[in-house]
Amino acid sequence: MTNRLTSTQTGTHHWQTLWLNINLATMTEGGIGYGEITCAALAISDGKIAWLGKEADLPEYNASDVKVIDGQGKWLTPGLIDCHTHLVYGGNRANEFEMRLQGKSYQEIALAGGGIVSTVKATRAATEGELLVSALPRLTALHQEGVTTVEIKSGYGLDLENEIKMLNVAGELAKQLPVTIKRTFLGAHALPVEFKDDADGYIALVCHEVIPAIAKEQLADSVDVFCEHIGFNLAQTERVFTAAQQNNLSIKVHAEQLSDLGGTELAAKYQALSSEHVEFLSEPGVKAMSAANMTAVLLPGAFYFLRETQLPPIELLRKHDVAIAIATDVNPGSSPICSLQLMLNMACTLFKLTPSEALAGVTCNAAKALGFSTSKGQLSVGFDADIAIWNISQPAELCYQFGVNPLSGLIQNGRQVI
Ligand code: DI6
Ligand code: FE
Repeated sequence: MTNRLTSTQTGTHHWQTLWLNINLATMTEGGIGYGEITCAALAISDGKIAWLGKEADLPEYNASDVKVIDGQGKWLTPGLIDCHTHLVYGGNRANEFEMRLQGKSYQEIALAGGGIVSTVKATRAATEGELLVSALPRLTALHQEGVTTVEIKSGYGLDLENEIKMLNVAGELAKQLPVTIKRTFLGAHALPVEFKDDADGYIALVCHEVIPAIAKEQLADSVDVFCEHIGFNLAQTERVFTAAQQNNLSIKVHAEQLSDLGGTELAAKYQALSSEHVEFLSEPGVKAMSAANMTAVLLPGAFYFLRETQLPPIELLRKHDVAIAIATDVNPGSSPICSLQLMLNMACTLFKLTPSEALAGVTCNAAKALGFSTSKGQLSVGFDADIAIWNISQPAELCYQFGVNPLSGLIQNGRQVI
């Protein structure tokens, strides 16, 4: 059937797939709206979005060249992006969950040798194969909910060998599932036992040995620091940022999660991509983020699981035009929750984001937090064809209902993978 022939003037459209009878939430407006196009069509070529718009405006194409799919009125969004996870780790911390319910706080458990350090023990004891086997179901859960890109942080190895082991596992995961993995080195996550009382010595190891080795082997794209009174102070954080810069790695920071230390402002001076958590961020920090074009990554799962009460400064972020991303923070201590769909709901219910802001948080703004703002997170011509197909009648349903997975299909780099 050749209802429209390719015109010789416009040249042949080498489209591989053409979706008709669909609705699009393009997410090209940064969360102000969904960038909706109803009664739409979308064409894919060489793993990229080649055309999109109203079906009525479809240019001429050779119907014998292309696989045409009737979208049956479904909604297409960019493939979801989980831009902050720690999903590779050994063991779990269900015992600490029980302790917290008996009255101990997350900080008390951390200071008593539990917390991150106990996961370090389990992670060091695990082989790459064991870590892979335990991480796969977590990544699978995200993928089944429409996630096509995931950031994975290291930070439970805390020495050269074990940090590299974690980053290797993160790299291997990308071969096991059709998900783009972006790796972040979080060596400055906690103090390993062998450096007890010598945080500066550990930071020296991170800066002079581990970061150069990871950069050389291209095992990570970014470096992150847990800048907190139970993590690393400002001076130590700055040393890590300097080493990252010297090794051409981009910078991210866990800051202002439990107190206002000023890590975000420091990160802004180093042109960081993002500051993450930021519950305790004050207006000067928000302004610094805005001036440095940083993204605020909000983690409602950790806020919920630790029963925090300090809300992130959403109004200030809006006022100063800081892009807001939303992520799961999947980790065994503060957010053992592998559902970005639940985060969409929590971003609205706990943080009072609008549904379009929340959806922007897991698409265009999450892409920005990973340095992918010109290739992922939007349905736009030339962008990667990472696309989620949903059985919904309006985009707000993605935030509104939880527990019935509305995913109908998933495309990664132009290939249908679900
Ligand atoms: N902040 C967090 O929420 C996670 N890491 C961090 O720096 C918690 C990690 C853990 O408790 O294992
Ligand atoms: Fe985290």
